Amino acid sequence: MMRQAGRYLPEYRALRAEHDFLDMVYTPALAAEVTVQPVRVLKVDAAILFSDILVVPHAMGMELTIEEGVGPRFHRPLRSAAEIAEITDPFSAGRLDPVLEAVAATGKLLAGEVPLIGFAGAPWTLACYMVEGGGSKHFAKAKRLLARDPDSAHALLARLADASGRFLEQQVRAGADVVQIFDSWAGALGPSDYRTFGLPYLARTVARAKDAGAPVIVFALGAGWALEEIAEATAADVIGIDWHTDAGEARRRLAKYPVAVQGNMDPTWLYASPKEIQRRTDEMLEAFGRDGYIANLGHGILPDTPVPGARAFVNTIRGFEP
Ligand code: 1CP
Repeated sequence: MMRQAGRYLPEYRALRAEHDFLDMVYTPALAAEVTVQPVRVLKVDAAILFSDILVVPHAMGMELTIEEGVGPRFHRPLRSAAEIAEITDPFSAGRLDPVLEAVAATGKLLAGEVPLIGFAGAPWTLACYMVEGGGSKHFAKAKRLLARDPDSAHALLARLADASGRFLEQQVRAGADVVQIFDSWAGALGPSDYRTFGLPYLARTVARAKDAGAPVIVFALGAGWALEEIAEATAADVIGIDWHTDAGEARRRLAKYPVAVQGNMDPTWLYASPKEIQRRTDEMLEAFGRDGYIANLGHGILPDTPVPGARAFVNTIRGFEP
């Protein structure tokens, strides 16, 4: 499940009560422990590294805090061409090394029991946070950059594509079996803008990640209209389907591409009774069919999801017989 490590699990909250979020991310033993928690508690088929998409801009020299209830904050967001030019090479000072060590430490803990998924943010989504300084409703500042200074936007996106792609490559070399790219704010752009500022840089990230030889999953929230274009531009191995998109329709539209699909239950339905969760999950499984399919949510699991709800989802998938 997307965002399965952390937040809703009491085991995570107990650790989080004692540590700052970023300290946990940058302490390999702690990150590895949180990564394997959902594997132990829910018996899911894969672990996803406990980290965050924002470690890349953090390593580029942007001061970052992540506080409970506040969310991520860049204290000096990028607002001018000069500020964009100032961001540094994220690999030069070894600031991402602890995350790669966490990948290796998790690999040891898992000992081949289930595969480990590494991840990074797509360039457009990272740029949104770097320019806005945090989450946003309308992304007015990030979109203003596209409107007023497209050259600087392209320069930033190109640097992010190389950074994320290279970071994914390094995660695979450190032991990740699969990598996923999150384009969480793809839906903030209309089709023509996504084709200009989103897709080409997503494709560049995937191409770089693929150099390491592991399968690549692309998840672009709110870009259900672009499934064929994402398949064509990125040649991703798996495309994540968000919960806004109809499962059968996604299958039909992607049938001619050599790509598996992942998704797509609306995570809020994990608040329902176990019986209703089972009904909805069965419906999802029927709609996608078995081949080339990874059962998952259609976006991240919410922080106050009841553990029995998550368990009902996983157990229904385990018991499914088409
Ligand atoms: O899947 C997992 O459990 C692994 C860990 C993981 C992942 C894959 C975390 C831990 N973050 C992410 C990815 C991530 N981070 C995304 C892409 C996925 C998605 O769209 O859901 C995004 C957009 C972020 C940015 C971010 N970091 C947010 C969202 C803010 C917003 O604008 O809505 C938040 C709240 C964080 C902090 C964070 N990251 C992860 C956790 C467990 C937390 C909560 C921090 C805490 O415990 O206080």
